[in-house]
Amino acid sequence: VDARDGKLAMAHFYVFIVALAIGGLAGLLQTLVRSGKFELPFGIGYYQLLTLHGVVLALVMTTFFIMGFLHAVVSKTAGAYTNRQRTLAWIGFALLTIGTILAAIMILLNEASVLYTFYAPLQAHAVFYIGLTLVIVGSWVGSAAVFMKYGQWRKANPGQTSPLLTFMAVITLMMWDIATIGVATTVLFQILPWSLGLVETINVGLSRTLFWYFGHPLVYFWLLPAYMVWYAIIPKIIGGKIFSDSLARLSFVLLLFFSIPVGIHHQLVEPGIDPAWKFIQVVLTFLVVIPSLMTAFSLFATFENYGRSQGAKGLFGWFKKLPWGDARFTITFIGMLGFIPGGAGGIVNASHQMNALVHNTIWITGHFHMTVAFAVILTFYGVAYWLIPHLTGRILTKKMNKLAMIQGITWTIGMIFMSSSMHIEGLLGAPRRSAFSDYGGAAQAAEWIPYQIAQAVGGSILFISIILMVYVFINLAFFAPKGEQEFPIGEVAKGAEKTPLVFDNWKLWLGISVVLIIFAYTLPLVDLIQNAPPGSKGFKLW
Ligand code: HAS
Repeated sequence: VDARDGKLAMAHFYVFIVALAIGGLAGLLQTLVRSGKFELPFGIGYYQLLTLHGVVLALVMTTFFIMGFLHAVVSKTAGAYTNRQRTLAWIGFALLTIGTILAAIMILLNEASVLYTFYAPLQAHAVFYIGLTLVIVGSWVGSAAVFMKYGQWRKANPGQTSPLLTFMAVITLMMWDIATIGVATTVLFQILPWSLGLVETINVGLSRTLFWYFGHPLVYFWLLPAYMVWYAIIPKIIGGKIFSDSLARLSFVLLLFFSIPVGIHHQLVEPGIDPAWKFIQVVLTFLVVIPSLMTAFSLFATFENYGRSQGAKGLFGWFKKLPWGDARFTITFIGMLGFIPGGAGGIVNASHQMNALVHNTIWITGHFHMTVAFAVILTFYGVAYWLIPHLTGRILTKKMNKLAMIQGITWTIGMIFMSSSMHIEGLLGAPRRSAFSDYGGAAQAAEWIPYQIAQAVGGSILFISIILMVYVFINLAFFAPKGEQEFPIGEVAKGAEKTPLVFDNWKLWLGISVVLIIFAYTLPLVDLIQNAPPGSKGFKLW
């Protein structure tokens, strides 16, 4: 990566590691409070802490890591940024950082205890929303740099297929930009005027629907960078080849199509949305599962092909040939493995009848710890172990590789403890987002307590893992021996078909995406506006 772009990416990663440390501490306190054995000091509120934990980890840490990673990947595969592109990316970074600081101050002042989903009817101080708006605008400006680089590459290489990783970065950011229009709309036109006291009421159903229009693709904004690693970087690390460039691109295009028109699967029990639209969006949700199944197929094929090329025999002989001593691989592989139960849980959530059982229970919290906090974050750790030294001109030594391995394994143990007990407790009916209570000595609530203690055990192990991560990060950024750490980029397998040029046809992909969104959202939004609560004024936004 060009040294100047490397600095840009590193700036993002410094915020990432600080966010991990703060959010992780809040997570530890969270599990301790829920175990019933600990009370929060200094008058800190339960929801204040939960908001801090969710916003800092789910929104801030992920966004900074992803933007830093995408800038590095694009600079590496499509060429160094021009001065203009780099300036834009820095402006994006500055906006992200200022927005984060504003939002964090409001949370710390207990003026924004509205959870990471921050939709109405919970209301925060206007500065919190202004901060989040800056975060979104910052990500738009950052993505403009990526789009410009891609355009420049296309112009310089007419008739050629774009580099796979740059293509994937463009899809990820396009999806993100389209999705954030929803949350920006509700924040600017509904929530901010309401929070500033300019209007007295708010159309809650509409606000939540606009939020979830963004909220679901948000989870794929987290996932897609991990998929970039699984498809295009892991094959190189293991010494193998990418199974198929076209299949990888197709799965990204399908994720662009189907990740947005499915937000209503988060609202299956909410009033105001016709069941027919809930049904349609559930069907679309099952379509968004397909690219993930394609990904699983492609990964198995990559691993098996590599193993067989090394002489592996039998059905699973290839498994033994994988480079288990390499933390970059092993940690990421465990993340992939975790995505199997994580994804299966998602399919349960999306199944309308089963959703009624798990919705708003702590099962959902278990689901997203298994997907984002386990599969995705382990992959990000795996990336940090080669990308940080690559960017700082250092190397991952054997000793640090060992520590990285311990870090990944402690994360795995902690997350298994925490997430599986959340899943079981959820099936026993325990609500999510509630402080400890014995519910007046109810027998049902007594059944939940052992699982809450298991979560505190998991949370403590996770915190140890975070301390290790911070230690290795600091070592790789400032103290590891100087040297050249490889930026691994996989090559496509020899037998794979040539990638058709149609993949760079954005009019087609964006056109289909827009049609799907219009189809899935127009009537539900019209209904929500027309059937606004009595007393709603003006455009029925409030
Ligand atoms: Fe989800 C709620 C449905 C994926 C995150 N989800 C959430 C929330 C979050 C979240 C944060 O339909 C809570 C939001 C809140 O606070 O209220 N989710 C799905 C579905 C999928 C899915 C169908 N979710 C994710 C991902 C997330 C994430 C990814 C973060 C990164 N989710 C839901 C629904 C709700 C929900 C409902 C609302 C519930 C409610 O009522 O509130 C699918 O995309 C999953 C597809 C995945 C697969 C797995 C493929 C496996 C692969 C690994 C291969 C492994 C290999 C290694 C090759 C089908 C690719 C193996 C080697 C061996 C040796 C075995």
